[in-house]
Amino acid sequence: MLGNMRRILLLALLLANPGFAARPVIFDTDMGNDIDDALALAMLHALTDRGECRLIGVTLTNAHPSAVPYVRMINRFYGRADLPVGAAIQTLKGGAGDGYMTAALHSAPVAEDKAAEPAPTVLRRLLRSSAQKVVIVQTGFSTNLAALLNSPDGAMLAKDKVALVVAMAGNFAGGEPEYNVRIDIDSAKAVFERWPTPIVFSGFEIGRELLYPAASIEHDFDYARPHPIAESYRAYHQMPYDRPTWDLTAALEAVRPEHGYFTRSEPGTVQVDPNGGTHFIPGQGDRRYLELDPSTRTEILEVLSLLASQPPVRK
Ligand SMILES: [Ca+2]
Repeated sequence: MLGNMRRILLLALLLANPGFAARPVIFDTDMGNDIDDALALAMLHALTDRGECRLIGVTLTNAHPSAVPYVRMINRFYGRADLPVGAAIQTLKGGAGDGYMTAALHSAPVAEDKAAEPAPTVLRRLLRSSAQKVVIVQTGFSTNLAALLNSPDGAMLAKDKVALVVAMAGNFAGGEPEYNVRIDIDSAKAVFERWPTPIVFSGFEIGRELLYPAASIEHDFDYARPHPIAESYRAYHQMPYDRPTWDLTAALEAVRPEHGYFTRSEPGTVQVDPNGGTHFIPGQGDRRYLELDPSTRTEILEVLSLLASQPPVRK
């Protein structure tokens, strides 16, 4: 009920104020290591088309040479060829995979291949020039946000220009150190412990419980052949397979927090141990993690697949 009330209020605000600009979003991703980053990028384009947010740039933490051309190809497919893309600044061991990018580029190559600026440079410029506070969706390693934080005025810039970070990272249900943390532990520690704005975590345990259905790939993307997202999914693993929606859940929470798809934990701090384990300490602090009510699983999966497969609005 509360979610409905908030939706009505938001709609009233939009109607009363046509100049109301949708919240800017930066997508910081390790695109290429797993397929959920590609589906999450498709979702952010769809949500931008719907006027629910404004994707203003993509910054990478996967240094594979196909990562920048791949992201540009997807952005072009969704009608945003000029969207700024920042290149990864470091090749991280175990974090520079190419599960589908080169394969998908074969079906839709990028015409020009101009060099991309380093991701922290792009991040800094996007934040500086944004009139509104930005939401950062971080679905890879914390390398770029840590680089910003460790630069002379980085913490001040983040505090002034970032509303919230929603990070797919960590594991808040016990268990092994999560991949996005394990690949760059120092950066994760810096960001999770020192970043000056609230952070909401979608932990490993959330996306694992919500499997993206292979049937959606087989049917919902038929409006374009070849479809770069469907081709990527098919290249990543042998079809048919369902895949956890880790990064999609972070994108959804970042853009539609008022829908209450997930429950947010009480506030606290997050500590990162030397092995990459994440530990939540309730109390003082502005870190929260998402919790999933299993009864909402069907609804959330339907929303994720509808948004990820929404055809672009051609301009
Ligand atoms: Ca990812």
